[in-house]
Amino acid sequence: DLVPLRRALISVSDKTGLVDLAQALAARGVELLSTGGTALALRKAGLSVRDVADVTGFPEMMDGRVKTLHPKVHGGLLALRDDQEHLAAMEAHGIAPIDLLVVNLYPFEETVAKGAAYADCIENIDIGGPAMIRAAAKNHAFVNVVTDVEDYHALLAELDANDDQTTLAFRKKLAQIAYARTAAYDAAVSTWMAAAIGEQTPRRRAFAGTLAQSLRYGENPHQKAAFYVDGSNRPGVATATQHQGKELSYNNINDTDAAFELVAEFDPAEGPACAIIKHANPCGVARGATLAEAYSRAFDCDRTSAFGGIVALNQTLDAATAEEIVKIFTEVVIAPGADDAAKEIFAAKKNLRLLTTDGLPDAKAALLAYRQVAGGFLVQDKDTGHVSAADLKVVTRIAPTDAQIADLLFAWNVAKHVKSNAIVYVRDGATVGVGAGQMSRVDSALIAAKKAERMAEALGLAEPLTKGSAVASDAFFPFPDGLLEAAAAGATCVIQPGGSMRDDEVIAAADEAGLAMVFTGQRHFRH
Ligand code: 93A
Repeated sequence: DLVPLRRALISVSDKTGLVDLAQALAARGVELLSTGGTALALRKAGLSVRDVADVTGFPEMMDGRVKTLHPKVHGGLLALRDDQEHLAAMEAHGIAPIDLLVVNLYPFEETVAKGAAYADCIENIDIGGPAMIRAAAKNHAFVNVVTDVEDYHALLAELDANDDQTTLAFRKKLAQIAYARTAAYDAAVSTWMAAAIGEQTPRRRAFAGTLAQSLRYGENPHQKAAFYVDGSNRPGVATATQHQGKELSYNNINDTDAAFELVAEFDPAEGPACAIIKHANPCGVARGATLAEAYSRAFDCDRTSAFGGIVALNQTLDAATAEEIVKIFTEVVIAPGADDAAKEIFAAKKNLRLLTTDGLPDAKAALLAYRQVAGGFLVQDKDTGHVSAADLKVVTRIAPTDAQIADLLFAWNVAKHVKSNAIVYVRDGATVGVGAGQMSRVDSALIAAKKAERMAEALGLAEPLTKGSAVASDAFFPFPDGLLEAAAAGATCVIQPGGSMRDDEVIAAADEAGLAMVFTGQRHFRH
């Protein structure tokens, strides 16, 4: 199953590593065929190349839309080298075999990511490239197909190891990657088109990803797992630079993502903020006069849970904050940058992973969220719901003060990132109690209050920080009970969507308890 390389067709948009690869192939006596731009780059480097146009007898035409779509090319890729009829057809039509295809496609994904106009995106849909890739991959019994710059090295290593030939196993591997590449490419095209024509529920949907990292295991050690990137280059755990520490685990990646998406709710221009995440839920979120103070205040919400947590910052990590963070064991810190002094402090903590990114993710970006169910998957818009002071409807006799409104909105922003049922107590721009993931709203209110009591004891405070706090509920209170628990814990103002059939009862209970309450008209379930 070893096949020698006699002729290669190289047609690449991304010319990275092109000359090196072509030189290595030429040195092995491989004849090179190329399309316009690729041939030009190779000739510039002093290599001798034959133009595809010379092979086909047709010039590249229609702005390059038709360059390689020709039987002389596709016959050379598809012919079975051990089939007499195929060989006779090659002979009859003057078709020479192509043993290696190196193609990377027009940069469609990058063009879309740049926000290019419709016509520009259309022009960047590669047709001839995928056609050749699919043909070569189908004929992997005889043909090698390289679609990633990353695989140039592997190809040369394979040739070195096999006396300038390749094994069938190697060609199969290349073919699998090739089909994933063309599938991903068309997935990107169809996803872009759905958005461009405003189609929310297209009859067919395609997704694709590129392996970023094989993981040691999944959520549990008996589950295999891997991390794939979608090519969007969104700032976050997928594109972050890791400065130190061992590889991230599946759970680390999931929690780091949750932490960074949460902290991105807090505009760095409005001051430092910190979120600490444990098992995908925040156990402390705070603003501060400094980043170090934001971290300390977040930490003080629930010091017990913060141990071994994931810390996300909305500003560049500085030395003072790093000093605070290293006082306990933290799994991961993610921030839009870290200064040298901070990095030096972290360097002493070998197990602490530091990730830095190019900025914060855009919390308002219109993205899709997926969830697998048996036999299919659910797709919805990512929850980018956002309310500001002007959207709030005061429903109680007492209206919240400006300071209370600030805390209510803070609590609301955090509640959006807490698994339902979510109850979040906030005081002076810091969470002081988070109740997450309970099946009953009353239990979430109680658990959050209980944790606040425990923290007050640990901090040696006279009373829990929930006294005089603002409380957020991610969905409406169906009965007054949850609200009354929050009042018992000391909350003085409430933010919730409203919309329960018993709103009147809940509002009456709030008035009776002397609470100020606002409705957002928007819910933040998160499951
Ligand atoms: O416009 S195309 O879809 N029509 C073609 O026939 C064709 N053949 C190769 N695009 C085509 N290609 C693409 O051109 C390749 O996939 C590659 O991305 C690019 C290389 O062009 P050049 O060598 O001129 O830089």
